[in-house]
Parts: sequence; C-alpha cells; structure tokens
Amino acid sequence: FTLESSLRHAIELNQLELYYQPKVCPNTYEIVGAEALIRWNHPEWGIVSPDEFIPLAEETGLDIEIGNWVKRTTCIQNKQWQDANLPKIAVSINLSANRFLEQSLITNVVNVLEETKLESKYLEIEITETSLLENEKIVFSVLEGLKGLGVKVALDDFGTGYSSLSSLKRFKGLIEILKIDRTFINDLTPLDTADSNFIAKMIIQLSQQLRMAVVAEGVETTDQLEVLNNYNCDSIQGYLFSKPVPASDFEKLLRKGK
Ligand code: G
Ligand code: G
Ligand code: NA
Ligand code: MN
Repeated sequence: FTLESSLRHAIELNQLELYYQPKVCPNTYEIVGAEALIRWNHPEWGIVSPDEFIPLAEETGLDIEIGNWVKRTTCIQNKQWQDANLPKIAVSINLSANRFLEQSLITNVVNVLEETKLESKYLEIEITETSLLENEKIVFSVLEGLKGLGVKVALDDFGTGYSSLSSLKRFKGLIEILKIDRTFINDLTPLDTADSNFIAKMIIQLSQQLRMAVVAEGVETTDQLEVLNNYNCDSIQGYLFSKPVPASDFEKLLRKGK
C-alpha cells in the first residue's frame, strides 16, 4: 500500500527519471542508438529499480501514466540532443504488453511525435514476446500502425520465450529489430566452435536473412565483443561500453561520439 501511494505521486513529485544506455557498433564503438530505462528516485528508499515498481504499476493501472511519461520524456530529450547538434540516434522505450496492445498507442505516438517535433525514425519500441501472444487482430493492427508511422519495433529478450521463431515468421516485416537476450551473450567464449557460440551466430545470421537489425544485449567483456564483431552483429549494448546513465552523462558520451 505504501509503495502504491508513493508511486502514485512519483510523477508529479518529479521522482521518475530516465537513464540511457548506449547501443554501439562493435567495430567502431560509435554510438548508434540508446535504450531509455526508467528509475524512481525515492527520497527515503533511494533508487528503486523498475523490476520492483513496474509490476505494481501494471497491477494498479499507474503504468498508463508512467508509459505516457516515458514516451514523451524520451522524445523531448532526443529532440533536445538533436537541436544541440549531437549525432542523431534512435532511442528506444520499453512497453509492457498492456501498454502495447491498445489502439490508443498509435494516436498517442502520433501526438507525441507531433508535439515534440521528433521524426518517427528516432523513436523505437521494445516489446517482449508476451505482447505478441495476445489477440492476433490487435497485435497486427498495432504493429501495422507503428510500421505505417515509421516507428520501429524491437523484439526484446529474443530466444527466451515460448515461440521466438514462430514470432519472427508471423510478424516478418513488422518487427524490424531483434535483441539477443543476454543469457546467450553471457555464454559466448573466444572459441568459435563452442555450442554457445553457434546459437548466437545462428541468431545473427537469421536476423540478417530476415533483414532485421540485430542487437546483442549484456555485452560485458572484450572477448564477447570480439566474437560478436566477427559474427557481424549490428550493434551491442552492455556494461562493457556503458551502464545505463542519467541524461547528462549520456549527453557527454554522445558528444564524444563514442
Ligand atoms: O534497467 P533495468 O535492468 O533496471 O531494467 C529492469 C527491467 O525493467 C527490464 O526488464 C526493463 O525492460 C524494464 N524497464 C525499464 N524501463 C522500463 C519502462 O520504462 N517501462 C517498462 N514497462 N519496463 C521498463
Ligand atoms: O528486459 P530488458 O532487456 O529491457 O532489460 C535491460 C536490463 O539489462 C536493464 O535493467 C539494464 O540495466 C540491464 N543491463 C544492461 N546491460 C547489462 C549488462 O551488460 N549486464 C547485465 N547483467 N545487465 C545489463
Ligand atoms: Na529492453
Ligand atoms: Mn532485453
């Protein structure tokens, strides 16, 4: 109850903050994108992880307001970076299944892009497979709506769900980015013949065949980086390059370009 009533006031009290984690090219280290990740700065509890409050927000309906805030704040921030002549990158947001599977998402996104004057190609939406398992009509209608707008959808945590491969087949052309779950990246070895390497390599090749962009999540070591570079992975994200950081720190990274 305490958590819920505090969360209810978190937005108006300015306690929510977006951190940004860069996505970089494994070859040049150039920043090619970012993911926005929410944090709650509580005056007594300190920084609360979304793992702790997003489920509660979803149960109580508070995630509607939070989701709108995340979308709008990301677009405002990205436009601000662009207006400051920093390199133009797409920034992705995470949407829970309930926030993804509603027709109002489309009008919502249109309105936010119009208000913030951000071009649609600079906003991306990350969803997990759970979002794709619901009512087929709604799933297709939302995916097609976003595609029509030019907002790309990324399939997050790829490989961990129940129907990863069939999702790719059913939604071919509508989901344009694939994010390899970090459990597969953890297991990479410098040895090209290890079983774990085959899996990552296969996912990368698969995405290339399907003309999807592929991002490796959770890259923590230079060995992993090297392997992913050899496999021609488009971009990498992980502690090796940077943790998720506050906007001001991310801006410094972006200013350096790498
Ligand atoms: O950044 P971190 O590891 O703390 O994120 C933990 C989890 O919270 C991840 O699964 C991430 O996708 C999720 N998450 C982070 N930010 C948001 C957000 O703005 N909305 C939703 N729905 N989930 C988020
Ligand atoms: O579910 P999703 O993929 O959105 O979760 C992203 C989460 O992964 C964030 O909470 C982020 O903090 C975390 N993360 C990002 N890079 C790394 C990494 O290199 N290692 C680990 N263990 N977690 C990471
Ligand atoms: Na994500
Ligand atoms: Mn993920």
